[in-house]
Amino acid sequence: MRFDVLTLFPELFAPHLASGVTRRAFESGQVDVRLWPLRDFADGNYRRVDDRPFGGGPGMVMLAEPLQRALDAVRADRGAAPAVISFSPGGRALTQALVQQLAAGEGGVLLCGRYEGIDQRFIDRHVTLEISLGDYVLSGGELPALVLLDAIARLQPGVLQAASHEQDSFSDGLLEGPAYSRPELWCTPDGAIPVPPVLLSGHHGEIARWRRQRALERSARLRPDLIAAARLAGRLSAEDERFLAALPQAPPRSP
Ligand code: 9D3
Repeated sequence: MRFDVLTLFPELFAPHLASGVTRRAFESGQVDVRLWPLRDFADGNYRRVDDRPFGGGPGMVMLAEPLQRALDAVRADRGAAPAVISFSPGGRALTQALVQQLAAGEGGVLLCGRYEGIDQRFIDRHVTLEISLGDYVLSGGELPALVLLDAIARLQPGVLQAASHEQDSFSDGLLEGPAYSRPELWCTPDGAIPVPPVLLSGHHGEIARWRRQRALERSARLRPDLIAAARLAGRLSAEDERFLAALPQAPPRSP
């Protein structure tokens, strides 16, 4: 799949595309990311990409014309009319379900806004999906675009250990239980802390049951909405329900 990124800050992308487990997906071209520096599509001596909003108000607005020239260049290069996804605080919240849907597609154009936003006429004419990362204020769409690319890249075949994303929180629909590694007994100044013995028992059935219970417990305490959704979707067994019914009333959330 291919993503063409329209951005005023192409230099923000390189380090993220060249490291971590997702590097494989980017370097192999499984997720082919091409950067289109918007300044290159501006005209005049000043290479303007933004201007003041008509009607007044704070901040600046990204101009439609440089964006149109950049999109024309992408289309000429791709030889098709791709989906155009923009990132904005008012967009649809990014979820694992949306990531999975986009990971199954052929990619598209990622438009990274800056300033107060993008001329609405360009959005109305071309943008097919607006995505938000959540209810907090960022300074532009570049980090959101990188978040989306990271989430898509790790779903590509061969990027993660076999089937490890089939167990992901949010695709399974519950939070995961805790993880432990060496040493079996961690000696601290406050005492020695063991790993839960069941994990060292070698009983795979018991380990799976214990993990399921920790996932249910943690989800019930921290994200009761996930339990409700799993129940509604028929993803809780009779044994899960018995375990949940026997849980004590939620202690306060910590940490
Ligand atoms: C003055 C009103 N602001 C809206 C909350 C204006 C404004 C703030 C921040 C307009 C654009 C931005 C830049 N943010 C993004 O481009 C952005 C974003 C975000 O700020 N939060 C969560 N997700 C996203 S996706 C793109």
